[in-house]
Amino acid sequence: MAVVDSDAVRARAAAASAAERVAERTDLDEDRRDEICARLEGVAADLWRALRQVYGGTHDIGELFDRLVELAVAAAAVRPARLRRLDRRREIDQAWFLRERMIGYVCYADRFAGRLGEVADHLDYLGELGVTYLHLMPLLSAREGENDGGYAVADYREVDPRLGRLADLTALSQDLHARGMSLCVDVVLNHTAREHAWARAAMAGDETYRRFYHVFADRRLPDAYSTTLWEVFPDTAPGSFSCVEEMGGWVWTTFHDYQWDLNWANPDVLAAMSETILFLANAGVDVFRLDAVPFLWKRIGTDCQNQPEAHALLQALRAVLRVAAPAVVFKAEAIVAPDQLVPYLGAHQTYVPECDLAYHNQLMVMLWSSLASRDVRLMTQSLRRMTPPPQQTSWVTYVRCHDDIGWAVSDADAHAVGLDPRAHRRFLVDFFAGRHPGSFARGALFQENPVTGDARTCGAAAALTGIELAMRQGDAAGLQAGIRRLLLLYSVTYSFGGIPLVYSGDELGLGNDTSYLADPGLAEDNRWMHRPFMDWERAGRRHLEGSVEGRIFAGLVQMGQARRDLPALRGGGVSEALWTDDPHVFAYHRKHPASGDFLALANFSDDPQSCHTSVLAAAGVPEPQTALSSDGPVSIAGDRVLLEPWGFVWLTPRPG
Ligand code: OTU
Repeated sequence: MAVVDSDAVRARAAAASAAERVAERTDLDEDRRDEICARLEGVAADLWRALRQVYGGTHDIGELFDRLVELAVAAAAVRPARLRRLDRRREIDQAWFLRERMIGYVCYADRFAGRLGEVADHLDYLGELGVTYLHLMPLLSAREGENDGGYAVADYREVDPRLGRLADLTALSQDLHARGMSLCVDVVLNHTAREHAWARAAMAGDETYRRFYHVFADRRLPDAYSTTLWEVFPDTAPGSFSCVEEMGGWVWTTFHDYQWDLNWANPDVLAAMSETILFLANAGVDVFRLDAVPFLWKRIGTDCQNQPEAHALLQALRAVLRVAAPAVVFKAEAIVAPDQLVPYLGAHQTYVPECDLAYHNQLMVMLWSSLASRDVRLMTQSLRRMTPPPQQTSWVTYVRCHDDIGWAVSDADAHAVGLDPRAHRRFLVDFFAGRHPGSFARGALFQENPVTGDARTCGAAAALTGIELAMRQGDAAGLQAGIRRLLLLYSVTYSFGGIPLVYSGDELGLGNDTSYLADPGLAEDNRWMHRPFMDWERAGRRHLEGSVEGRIFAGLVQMGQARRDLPALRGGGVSEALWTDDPHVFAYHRKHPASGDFLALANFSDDPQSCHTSVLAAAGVPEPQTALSSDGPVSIAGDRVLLEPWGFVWLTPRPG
């Protein structure tokens, strides 16, 4: 007896009739029509299922399916030839973004280069660092004045005039592609600026656009929702709703009052955002960093994050994009608990294509936690509990980014290793603000919540690792320690599996930047202290032997070179944290089906440490050879593997 999956049957029928319409298009030659139809067939079931999940009870799915496919086919029809060649390559080599050659760099176009058009002048610099993936922070047209670092977009189809024009983006993507580099750009799905044309139309009374947002005539529903909502910026932007006179009521604003949450229950929003993404893909973007995706769907009685519909919406967007621009992938920005994170990579009951990459927030938090406590047990515990990403997907791993560090330490993990979670979080906040006795860090508090006592942390990596303090004090030993700490953290992100991201300035040890305090549009938000202007003078010292810049830069270059020769580090394998008998030594094993074993050991303490050699056999490298290390070939004495303070080794099996 056959089991009939009605979704699959309907999807097939819808794809077949869409294919008939494609076949009639005279603006496409036979090969193009054929490839579009093949892709359509590939994604139809995923698209249908996702749409039914979100809009099944409220809208005509067949109609919506046709509408979205129509948008995708229209975009495919005008996709430039050079990008179609990339589509072809990446459809052949679907694992392109998982390769060991992938190394990312994250910067603000203006702070890095001046204007967007000038970024290309620095591609040799990035090439030297081994970069193959450039994430330019928000660059679309943002509102004037305060705009949350560009995350309040007024026009998704134009580059911010302060940075340049759309043509600059296209030209840059061409330059990058010519060097085998790809371009990552932010798309903010959760909200628009209140200055966006949709919001303006809504304020002018246009009903169609009013339905793009969540508008409430009185406080009844906002109050009801608020009982279970979590405030993102309790200090500077309390509450999640803003009273907007022009709208005659309250508008949902999760972040700032000038960032209006879109109402994704309205399929017009999905269609409009699909068009946006298709448009930017055709301008040459390779990777979309999808901002704040956990917040897309609201459900009363919940924290309105990570709802099943948010996932289904991402699945729908991906399916649409794949029809027109299969070269392009999605990166989820979901700073959520580990259990909630892996589903953004499509890990549901079965694998469902969703995002291709996601930020490994847990690893980032644990690196800093281990550095402060000189103890890796919490990190080992929490990483061991995580489900690995699906084979088709991977992490982006990072030490610092433009945001604050939120101390996502789960209570269960803390208890499992004998820590009081609250006390440990408070310790981390104090330690990195330099308030803890003996702390080498010089960061700051972010958004201290007077109600819960929670706070997050700001500060450049060089300030949090002690480099800044040591430089200021002319402390050579402290400086050496700080540099080793920074390289230790980066050694993990470069080898944990996934695309490592270098956050601009870290490669030179640039410290906190206080210049934002003089700009009234920025002064309120101390995340700007770790969004530095590139210091090209200091960059010029990167070849100067013994200089801070030279030591860090060279360290990262070496990691990049070693990484490129280690197929075990490409996406597709599994990373597993291993217990060692030394609470200061972090061990992780990469097992790759195609390329064998890899073991890294990293000492998070200020003293030499050793761990039992049994970890070598457990990781499939009983006879190790050193692929890279901070201090020469791996040193083994009897049954102990020895590590210098903040030392690391990368090991592979000896060929034989
Ligand atoms: C993101 O961060 C951006 O990275 C921030 O720079 C923006 O301010 C914000 O969105 C609004 O656009 O809460 O503390 O789970 O944690 O989206 C930063 C995701 C944030 C959220 C994340 C958000």
